[in-house]
Amino acid sequence: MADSIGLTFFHGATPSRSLTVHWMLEEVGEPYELLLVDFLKEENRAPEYLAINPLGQVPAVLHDGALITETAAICCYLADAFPKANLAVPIGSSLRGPYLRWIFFATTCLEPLILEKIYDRSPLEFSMTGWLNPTNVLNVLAEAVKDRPFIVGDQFTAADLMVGSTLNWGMNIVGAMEPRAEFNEYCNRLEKRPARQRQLAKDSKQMSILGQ
Ligand SMILES: N[C@@H](CCC(=O)N[C@@H](CS)C(=O)NCC(=O)O)C(=O)O
Repeated sequence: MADSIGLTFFHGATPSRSLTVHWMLEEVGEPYELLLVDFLKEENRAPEYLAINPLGQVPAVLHDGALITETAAICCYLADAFPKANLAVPIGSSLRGPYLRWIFFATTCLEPLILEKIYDRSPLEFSMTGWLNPTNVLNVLAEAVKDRPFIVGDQFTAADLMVGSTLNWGMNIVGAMEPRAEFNEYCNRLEKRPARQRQLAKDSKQMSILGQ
């Protein structure tokens, strides 16, 4: 691993959630070493990789000896660790709470309702699930991104990246969400970011498997 760089990214060789972290790293703009983990060769089940993530999953990031897994945690971590990139709302700001809210909303409310749809599972009892009524979740999110460039304040943050990436996956990649004007406009704006374009170009193999 590249000690001189200090930042190592374990990325799926086939389409995976690590596409989101790859976009985040491009936004951060610091050098990083990218190591591909090939599920087809079961590299994620090899002891070397299980020492990185015992669940055998990507993404994972190693930064100056700190090991981070979980897409949302990695994005939060990188935004805080590299403040020059201006991707976090700092602690002390009144917008820090809303910023964290939307990052976690992406993985605890939006992602599960998309997965339920993909796997055609009946929703669990409302009181047991974090995403409650899918219609309400989508309405709340649509209101948050409607007619404004960013989900929090007046700057692009890791919250936009998490929400935008999950929406894009749900609507355009797996087609598990009805297209909706508020989401289309929001995602189209985010897609134009140079860092996103760099990530898509670098991930062209994974994106072509996804049909993009
Ligand atoms: N909760 C984790 C989920 C990570 C995850 O499920 N990764 C999948 C790819 S999208 C994976 O590595 N699957 C390989 C396997 O489980 O064998 C996150 O948000 O990062």
